[in-house]
Amino acid sequence: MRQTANTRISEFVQIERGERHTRDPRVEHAEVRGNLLRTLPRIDSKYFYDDAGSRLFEEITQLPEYYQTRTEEALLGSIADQVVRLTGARELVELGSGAGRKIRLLLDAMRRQGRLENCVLLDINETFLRTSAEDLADQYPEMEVRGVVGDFLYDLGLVGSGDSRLFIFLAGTIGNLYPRQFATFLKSVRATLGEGDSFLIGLDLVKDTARLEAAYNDSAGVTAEFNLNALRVLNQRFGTDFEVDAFDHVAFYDPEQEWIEMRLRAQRPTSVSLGDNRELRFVSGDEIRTEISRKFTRESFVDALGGTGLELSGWFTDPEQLFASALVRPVLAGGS
Ligand code: AVJ
Repeated sequence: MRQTANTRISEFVQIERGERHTRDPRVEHAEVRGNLLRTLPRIDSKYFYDDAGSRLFEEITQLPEYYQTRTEEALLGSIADQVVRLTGARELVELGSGAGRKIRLLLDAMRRQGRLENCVLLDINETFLRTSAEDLADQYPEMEVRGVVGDFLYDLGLVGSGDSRLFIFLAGTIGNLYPRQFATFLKSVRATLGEGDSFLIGLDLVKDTARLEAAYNDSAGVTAEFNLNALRVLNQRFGTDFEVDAFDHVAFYDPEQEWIEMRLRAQRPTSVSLGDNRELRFVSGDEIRTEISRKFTRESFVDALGGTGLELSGWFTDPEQLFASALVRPVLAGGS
């Protein structure tokens, strides 16, 4: 059985590699160092996701306090047919992630409407990408699967052109981008979209602060482990020597910015050598910002779309208005 599956898969699953994500490690190291030397030291949230971190995130999605994943999944289940009908999609392009049940809800709807032809997955983790692409090719034999190893901030060009494609970016991951990165990202999506393509984006919504903060301060301590994992990843990848047990997990909602911030707070004096003869010293209470997770309203999202060449064409939420799926499309010349 396995043999048959592999043989077939090798015909249909094509994996390509981006270039930017494999940037010169020295350049990346310099970027990491520069971010740690800011007034408020910062670690990019992409460094959570080595294999251990990806597993911890999977665990987070199961936590009672973390409503996002199950809410988005239920929402997609109820809107998938409508979204596929509205967009006329024959090809699904998933940016980031890509193994979960959520993509299948959309593929199932495409299959039901007899229009499932192609699927492209873009992910930074090649191992993860391969497994996802092979599983999908196995379960949807009528569709061609292409995997692109790359960073959605740099490598969208590798997705190529097309028509009647539905791009999806789920889980609220777009909320991890700072406003400037957000605009740059959406402009590059716009440049990749054909006039008949659409883009479905998962957004966590502004809500009661206690509920938001609980989702990032779970009682089982999984989010704390996930947060601390960023230090382990830097130690492994860049040879830093963070004392992981010198830091505490902190997460709070900033109502002004409308985002959750995760930080690591030194609980005692500690220091880290950053290479290049640079040492960063922390006194008790010093913090490193490891993630922002923006929370949207329909209004703030429409605002954020301004100037990107994309416009809102559909807005779907669950009954409790915890999470939204926003459908956007290119603004066509001559207005719409
Ligand atoms: C995967 C980016 C959507 O921002 O909620 C979970 C990551 N961070 N718990 C989020 C995360 C802390 C998550 N995203």
